[in-house]
Amino acid sequence: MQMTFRWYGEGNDSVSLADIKQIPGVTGIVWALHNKQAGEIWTIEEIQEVADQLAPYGFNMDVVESVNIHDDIKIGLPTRDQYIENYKTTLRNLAEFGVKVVCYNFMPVFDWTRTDLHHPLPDGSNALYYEKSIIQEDPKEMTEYILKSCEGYTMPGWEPERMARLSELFEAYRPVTKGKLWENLKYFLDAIMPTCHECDIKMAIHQDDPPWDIFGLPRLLVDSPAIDRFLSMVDDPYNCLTLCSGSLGANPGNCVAEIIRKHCDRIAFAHVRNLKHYKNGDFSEVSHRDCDGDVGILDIMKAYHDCGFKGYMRPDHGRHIWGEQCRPGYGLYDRALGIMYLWGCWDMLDKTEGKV
Ligand SMILES: [Mn+2]
Repeated sequence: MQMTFRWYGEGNDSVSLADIKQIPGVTGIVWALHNKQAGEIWTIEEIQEVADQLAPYGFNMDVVESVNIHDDIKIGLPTRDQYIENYKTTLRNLAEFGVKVVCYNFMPVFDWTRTDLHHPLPDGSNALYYEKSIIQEDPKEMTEYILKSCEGYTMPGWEPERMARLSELFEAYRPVTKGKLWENLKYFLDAIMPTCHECDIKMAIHQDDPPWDIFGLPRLLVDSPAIDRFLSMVDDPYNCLTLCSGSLGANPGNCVAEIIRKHCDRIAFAHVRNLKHYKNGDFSEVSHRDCDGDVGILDIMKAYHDCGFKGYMRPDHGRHIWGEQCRPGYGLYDRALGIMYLWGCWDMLDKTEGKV
């Protein structure tokens, strides 16, 4: 397992590379060109800038999160072919820098969704929260709330330019049924798989967050049968998963450890985070410690370890603790604590098996 840390780039993150360097065992930075719109080509010069920033710290740039998919590809418009060509060019440019995994998602209109970015926890910290009843109402209200609660940062998937076109986007997705969305995903993957082989880059889809339809929009990657369908639909070792314990874990019916044991060879990137369910369907993000939440962090780490997981891992979101001012979910302190917990599990399993 290779531990990584997501970083939003110079001038776009409260956390510095020097800070990250002091977290034990982090070898790679999960990065992206956050100023690029979906569909644009990432140029060699732009990627080189990031490579130059990481080099002094000895971090690898093997994992990109994310190269976003243009809406025309998800909707299945004739213009999708040009955007797919652009995507292939970006993959070839990334391969020049040794990138191994590209994380992406295939969610219509909204990326991840929460209703409260600073929900108070009993210990005095706060964290991202999802209140189910709010999501049944007007998407505009939720969007306005998220945009004004981002601490001045642009959150991936919530670019204000895109959100300004919300009604237009809902209209464009209207004909896209769940079946059509599956077809469009397959069309995209079939088109880029040869380039992935040529570049030795695995495409790693992130599950939908939360894992159910919202505001009448279809969502695909929601549970174990959907993951089975996805992997067999394009049965290629370069068609992989970013397995997100928090996204899947929002549905108490999903057993993340079971999915790991079934598909470990197709998991290129692991997001590990914990959350707590409430009976009414609400959920709150919590610390990585197993007993603080319900996703089964110990079972998850044991499953990865038993399967000899060699891929990349990162703590997903963290709580906001010790008064840290940061991107919601992406502070330094709680994610660093999370890493130490994950290493604690991993090292003890190594020890138990006589590996160290
Ligand atoms: Mn995730």
